[in-house]
Amino acid sequence: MQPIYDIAELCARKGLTQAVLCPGSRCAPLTLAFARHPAITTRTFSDERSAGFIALGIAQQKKAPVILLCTSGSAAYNFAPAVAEAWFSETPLIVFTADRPAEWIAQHDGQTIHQAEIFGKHVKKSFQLPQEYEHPDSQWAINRIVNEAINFSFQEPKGPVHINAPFREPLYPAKDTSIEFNQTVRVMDEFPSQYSLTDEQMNVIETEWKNYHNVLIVGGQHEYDSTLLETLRIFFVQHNIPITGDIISNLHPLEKLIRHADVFLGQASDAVKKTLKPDLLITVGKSTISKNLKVFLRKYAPKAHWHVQPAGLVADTFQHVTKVFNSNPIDFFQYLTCLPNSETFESQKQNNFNKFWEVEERRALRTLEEYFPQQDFAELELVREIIRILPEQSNLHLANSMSVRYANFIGLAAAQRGIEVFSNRGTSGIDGCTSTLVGHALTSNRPNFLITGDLAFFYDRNAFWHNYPLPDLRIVLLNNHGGVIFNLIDGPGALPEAEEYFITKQKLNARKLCEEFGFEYLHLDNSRKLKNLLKDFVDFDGRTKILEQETDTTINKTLFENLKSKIKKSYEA
Ligand SMILES: Cc1ncc(C[n+]2csc(CCOP(=O)(O)OP(=O)(O)O)c2C)c(N)n1
Repeated sequence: MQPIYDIAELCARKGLTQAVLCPGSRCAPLTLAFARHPAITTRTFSDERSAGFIALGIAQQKKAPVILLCTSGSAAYNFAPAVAEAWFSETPLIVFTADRPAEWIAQHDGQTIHQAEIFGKHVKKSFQLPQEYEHPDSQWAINRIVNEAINFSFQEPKGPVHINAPFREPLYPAKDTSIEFNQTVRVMDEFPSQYSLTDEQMNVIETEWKNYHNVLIVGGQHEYDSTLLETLRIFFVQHNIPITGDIISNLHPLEKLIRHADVFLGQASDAVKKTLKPDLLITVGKSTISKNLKVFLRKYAPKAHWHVQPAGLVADTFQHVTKVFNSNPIDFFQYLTCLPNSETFESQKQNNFNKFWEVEERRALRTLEEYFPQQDFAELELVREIIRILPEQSNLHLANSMSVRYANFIGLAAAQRGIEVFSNRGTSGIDGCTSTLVGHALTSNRPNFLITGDLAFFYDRNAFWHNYPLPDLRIVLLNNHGGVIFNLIDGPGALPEAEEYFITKQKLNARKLCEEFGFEYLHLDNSRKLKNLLKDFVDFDGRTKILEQETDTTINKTLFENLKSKIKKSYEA
């Protein structure tokens, strides 16, 4: 097994420090190698679906590939939801699935399924390790494949890679055998491109840039990046170009960010929308939550749409991409900042365009301020209160689906610059939101807050089924006993099947779960209790805490719709 044990040494030398291991026999050689390696921190989780998302959270937190390992059989399939999320969110994972030797597949030998390429298109590449290790070529191949897989996972666009590893018995060493790691293991270092702007790209930008006067920047989902924020701040001072982005864009520290586009674009009249239509749209990042922003940009087509991303296929979300700049966004905006800003009629037009966006942003903010507090305390209002009390340096996790939408409606203020936002928007699944949070909480030195609905929460309760303490973890559970989203979107709400097949009423609350796991349970049934509960909630005394608000879907629907009518009325006044 020496070539297999040396995989752990190689991973450590490639800078991988975190491994998530799921129990089983077939994976024992790799489990032991990782568990006994001094430079690798290992944690174990029995539910592979949850383990996959925990690994995803750790990879996001550490900004480095995470090792994920399971035994053979259906265990491997249970990684699939997290692998798909990692693929679409471009998160690097090194997924090892232990397997039986090829001749034993489909021979009624237990725990055996077809594992080669099991994750299909949701991994950057699937590798197969040799099943015999004696020949030097096999040993060379094992080392080469693992080197290649790690390098590949970290190339842009980053993502998961799969290594299927067949093992022949015996799988366990004798009791007192120690594992030695080969100190001369070969490491293939790769130096990835920085994706700087090329001369050709600069020429194109310089020539075409002056043709557009109403320019708009839209940030899709993006990790928090202080250098990008500072670059965009200076860019805005130079050019007065409106920048908008959902809460998951992590652009909230920008003073001038248009952070409520979702609020006003849903209700603004066509006349107003025409004034907001860009000539040139520049986008960075991945997905956008706001359906209103998507619909607006699809309908009010810009003359040109430039998308900036280092590498990979481009998603044409707004249906108008005309140019793709394979560059890192920082280089791109630094270059744009250097281009002259002529003191002419054209630049006046750009200033006016920016003002139109600013007016709408102020209107949205004013309407939100005036709307709260409401007599009936609904979910949206609790989300607003939670966002207000988030500690300066903390992570905010938003589950699918209304939680992330509510939070986007409220938005983070520029002063909340120490807050980083995370959400599984790669596949927008409700299946791993809590587990991803747990991955972050296990590896970050700051409080982690999750806002979640009840279906997402109870779906992923195995996120807590392990032996690791989570002292600074806080969950706000918006329990409307079903999927309120289906009551709020157009379509299912009015159908006779709505309650049974879409909203899917469920009776659970989190009290018993808190008892089981030893968490502190805070129950919010009326707004008068709120102040005291919140004080307790943000008291970091070493316990995991869940604050549950039980409400009725109708109240949430009514109050959300009242707010939308109020915004609409503000355009009629
Ligand atoms: C794995 C998975 N299954 C199904 C869905 C479809 N879906 C989207 S939102 C939702 C309901 C979520 O309910 P809840 O977590 O209570 O949040 P709420 O809608 O109440 O905000 C469902 C089932 C999904 N996104 N992911």
